[in-house]
Amino acid sequence: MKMTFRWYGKDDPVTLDEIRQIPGMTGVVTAVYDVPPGQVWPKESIQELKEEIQKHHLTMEVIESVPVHEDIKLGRGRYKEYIENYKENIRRLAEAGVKCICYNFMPVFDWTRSRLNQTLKDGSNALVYYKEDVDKMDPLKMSLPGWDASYGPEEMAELIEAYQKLGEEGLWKNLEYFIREIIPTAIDCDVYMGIHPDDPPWPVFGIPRIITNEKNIDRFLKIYDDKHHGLTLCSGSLGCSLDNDIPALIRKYGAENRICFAHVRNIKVLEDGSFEESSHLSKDGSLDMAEIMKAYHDVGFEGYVRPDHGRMIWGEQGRPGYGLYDRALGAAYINGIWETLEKMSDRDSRY
Ligand code: DNO
Repeated sequence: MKMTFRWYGKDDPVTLDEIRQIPGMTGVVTAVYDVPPGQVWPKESIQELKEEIQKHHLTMEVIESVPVHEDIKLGRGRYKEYIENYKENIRRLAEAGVKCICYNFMPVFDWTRSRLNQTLKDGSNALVYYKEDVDKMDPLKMSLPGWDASYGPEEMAELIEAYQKLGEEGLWKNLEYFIREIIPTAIDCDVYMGIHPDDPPWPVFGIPRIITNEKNIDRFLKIYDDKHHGLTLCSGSLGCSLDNDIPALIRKYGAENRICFAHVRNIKVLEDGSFEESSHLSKDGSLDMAEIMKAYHDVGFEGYVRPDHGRMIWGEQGRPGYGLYDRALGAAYINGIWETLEKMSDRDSRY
């Protein structure tokens, strides 16, 4: 595996110097942030980003995300033009040495939480999803950091209605069209496209979400039978639904060579199905992180990994879920498990 860390560019309070000092860090996962969804990223911006990262002896081989314009997901308006722009972005990123692109197909809202700074028992602050809060939330009157903030309330209301009308099957149809269009470009450029599962893996605000479980992931992967059409397997997103057996999914899709990027984090699922983002440590949450890393190890995973959301600890203030300290602890923990697995398998192979 290749350990990486998400970096939000020059405005990120976490610096490349700091990231560089995390043991085992090989590269950052980033994006050009000042171009609206649907548009082509200027070559100069890509180049500048890459040079800045390389100056710090880190690589820029993973982009998260190249956002998919809502017109593409809705199959309306300027979707054909936006798909052409998407292909051009794949080409431009490949030219700059990018090997893997993470994206998602969640209608309007990316990850959804009800509180961004819930104090946990140990005094740290975390992102949480409490079902009873979400039931009372009005997406027209709020915005979360992962969401596209460029829509006003009227546009948002129109979008939500359009997705409600489109329904699950309509969304599948548009996803299939998009995949059939872009994957040939990804193959030509030798870039791995890894879709991020829906977070959480169930419909929110009455609009469909489809990358949620094994059955749907099987359907998704069948759209195009090629290893460049794959997954960003996010343990914390799929893991919110305890029906998703994360190590089993890793073994299955890893053996088929369909995981290009691993997001590794833990969550604590509560009795009513709500969840809190815990530290990465297995016993703090509901997922068995050693088993998750063992599954990656057993399938000989050589792709990119990043610790995912962290809590805010030690008084850190920063971008929700993306501070330095807890994610760095997550990386160290993942590296520790991996080193043990390497040594044990090495020892076993000698006897
Ligand atoms: C949350 C992230 C997601 C992810 C996108 C990928 O923190 O994992 O926002 O970047 O869904 O397109």
